[in-house]
Amino acid sequence: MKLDETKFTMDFINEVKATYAIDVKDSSPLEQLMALGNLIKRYDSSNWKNTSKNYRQKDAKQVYYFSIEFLPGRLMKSNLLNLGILDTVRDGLDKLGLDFEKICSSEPDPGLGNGGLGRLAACYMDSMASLGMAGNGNGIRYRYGLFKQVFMNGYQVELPDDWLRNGNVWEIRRENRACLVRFGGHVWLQKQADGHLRPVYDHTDDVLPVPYDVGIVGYHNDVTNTMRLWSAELPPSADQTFYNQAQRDRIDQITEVLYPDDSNAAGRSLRLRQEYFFSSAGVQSIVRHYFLDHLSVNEFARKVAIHINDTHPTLVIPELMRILLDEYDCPWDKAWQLTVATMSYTNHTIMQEALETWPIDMFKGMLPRIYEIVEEIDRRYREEKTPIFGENTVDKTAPLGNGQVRMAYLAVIGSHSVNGVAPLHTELLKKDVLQDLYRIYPERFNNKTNGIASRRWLQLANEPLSNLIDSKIGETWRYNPKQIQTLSAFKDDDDFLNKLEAVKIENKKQLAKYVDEELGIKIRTDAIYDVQIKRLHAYKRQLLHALEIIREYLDIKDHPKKDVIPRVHFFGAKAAPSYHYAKSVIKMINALAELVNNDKAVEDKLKVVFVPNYGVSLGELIIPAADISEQISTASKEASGTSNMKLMTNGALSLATMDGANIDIVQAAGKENEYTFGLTADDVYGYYHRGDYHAAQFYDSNPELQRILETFVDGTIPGISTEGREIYDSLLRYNDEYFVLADYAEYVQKQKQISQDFTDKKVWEQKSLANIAASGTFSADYAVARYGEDIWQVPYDRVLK
Ligand code: HBZ
Repeated sequence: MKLDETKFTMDFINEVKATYAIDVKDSSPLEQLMALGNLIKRYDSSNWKNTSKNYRQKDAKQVYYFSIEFLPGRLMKSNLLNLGILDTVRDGLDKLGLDFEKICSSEPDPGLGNGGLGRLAACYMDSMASLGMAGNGNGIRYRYGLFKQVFMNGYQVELPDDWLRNGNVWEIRRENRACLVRFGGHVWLQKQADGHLRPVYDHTDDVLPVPYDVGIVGYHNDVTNTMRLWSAELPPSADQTFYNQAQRDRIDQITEVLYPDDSNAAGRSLRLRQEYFFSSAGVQSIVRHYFLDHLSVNEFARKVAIHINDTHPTLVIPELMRILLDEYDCPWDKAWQLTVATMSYTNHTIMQEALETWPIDMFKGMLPRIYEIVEEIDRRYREEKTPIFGENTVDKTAPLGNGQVRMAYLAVIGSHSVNGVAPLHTELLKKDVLQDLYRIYPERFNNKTNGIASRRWLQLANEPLSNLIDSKIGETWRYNPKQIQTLSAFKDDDDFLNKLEAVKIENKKQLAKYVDEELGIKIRTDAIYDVQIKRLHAYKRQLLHALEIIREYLDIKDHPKKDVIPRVHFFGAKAAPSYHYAKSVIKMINALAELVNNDKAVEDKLKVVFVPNYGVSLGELIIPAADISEQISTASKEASGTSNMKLMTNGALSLATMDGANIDIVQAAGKENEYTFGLTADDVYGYYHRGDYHAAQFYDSNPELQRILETFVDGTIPGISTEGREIYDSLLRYNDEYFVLADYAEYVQKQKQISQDFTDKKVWEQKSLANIAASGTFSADYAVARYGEDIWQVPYDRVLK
């Protein structure tokens, strides 16, 4: 949009006055933020309105991306960038003597997700809007997001994330679009006057889902899509229903808080309520919207695509069936054909413990009609497939089995497409986790490698680098990120390489300032910034990184005179509150940091910074300053990873196992520009099949490793007698489930290589450039375009080059 700076400042002054009845000079950053947000929302309102109108006029096919998590990050800068008014607004506020950065950082960062899966959903929202694709988000408006992490005496403590305290300036409450979601009670089918069987409900617990819409602004294209988040409320008691406190609480609870686990299926009835709640509300609103412009269900699958982001929204399948059968009198076969043609499913993990199943008793009691439908899906599946694939295979893969509703199987059976999130991951789905279903439905399986929103992770997070890129290759890469590739023409341009280094140092200064002010740790800006930012999980192996830090520490102690290339090791990681082992690792790393950072003998050769409360906003600060991107999961365990892509596009070199999308990153940037090591997925599976992994062998043959492991239990790292023992035992007594010791030696070797290579500035910057230049293919724009073409069959406007 076009915006004149003078007009903007006038509008802003008036907005502050109208909202708070004060002058700008008397307003707080939070008030400035709210006023600015209101103003921007108003500027964007015509685009938002016209976008929905245009889709309707064109009768465009709509995609609905169902996700129990969205991690959008702060929206102010992103909206300004995408509207094309970032500089105007920044300059205007500057002239008013206001601190733009401070205003932006007063915005709460909505923590409506745990990690990769939720952030991916947000990146895809951004890309759908930017491609001009008719894409809608559908999720939950949690009253409390993911806990705020603080450290007390090195232990993780979880505090509530009261992100809505001051309201959310970007949302619009649309109470008139509410519908009704039913839980529990009794249901039976009764013949109606018109001869149709329809369900009759008795004694149900009804909940009113109220939608809150957030505009998702596309990049320079006048498109604003909608992310719809549902909040659970009491239904209006027009029928004089009286709700007692327990019923009120039960309703309030549904959208009260996000489950803080990103790798374990919660298995709790409240989680199932959340899942059905937003699935049902979303599907009801889709059907209602569809029937505004259509007279029969026949066109449904041609006009609607529903995407199931991991299994949490799988109940959209029986829910759509319910609506078609019970409310539109559709025969089963037709309803099923429409449902399968509408639905598609993404799997995000092969970890057994993350695969959702629900005890049938719980499921049936909470969702009696939905259960009947799942039973019928199960019955028909068995009937159709048993003659072809045999009872054994069908038993293993049916939606109902072992007293459980198996969500992943239901999702595969009820969708026309199933995708993994990186080539290796998709292969493992076919070969391992979903192998039988792959035999039954081979044509449904496909890969869609993850991508990231390069607007947020490069253009916004790293403005100095973006400007430098502009100065060399112009601005078209901002629309077509693959064009960053042309930057590699400057790999021998010394002046450019120096500038690249200068940008990195500038970003390091920003981060160092934060670390000093917030955490009281002084760090050098000429050190190697070695970064591992992701959820804390044993398979991601923060522990392996910690072993290297201990090695470096002991080496400095042993050789005080030795020349050392200074390093700062960064961690950002939340542990699920119930994940005991992960919390022990946090405590251990904090204790190690305490030891290293305060040891005079170490000086500033080595520092360890565990940044508390890692999330999208801290990612935006840390990633542009990174030299090394730690992607060191046990091969086969990390479905894709996305921080690997964010770090790459900001010029960090990967230190990586051949896992997830690391494989694709290495291929794109060139093996010589990354540091790869460790067991491959085949090696890991080999150990599983043979059952001959013996951690002790690696321990016995490596005295250095022995000494390092002793520090967990001999008091070298103070204050961790329990945690140290627990970690030590996990490696040696319980045989190192994630092959840390097997990968240790080669990992250390690569770390040493990194220290050496870092001293040759030119070569280092060339490697960094190779990563930046190759990163364009990991833009979510391309990923979403492939979903649009291959899975959803929805068109988009932007021509991608
Ligand atoms: O999804 C992550 C994968 O671990 C990561 O490799 C991948 O890049 C990313 C995006 O595809 N998976 C998750 O983040 N999973 C969850 O957050 C999760 C949340 C709740 C659950 C289970 C998994 O019940």
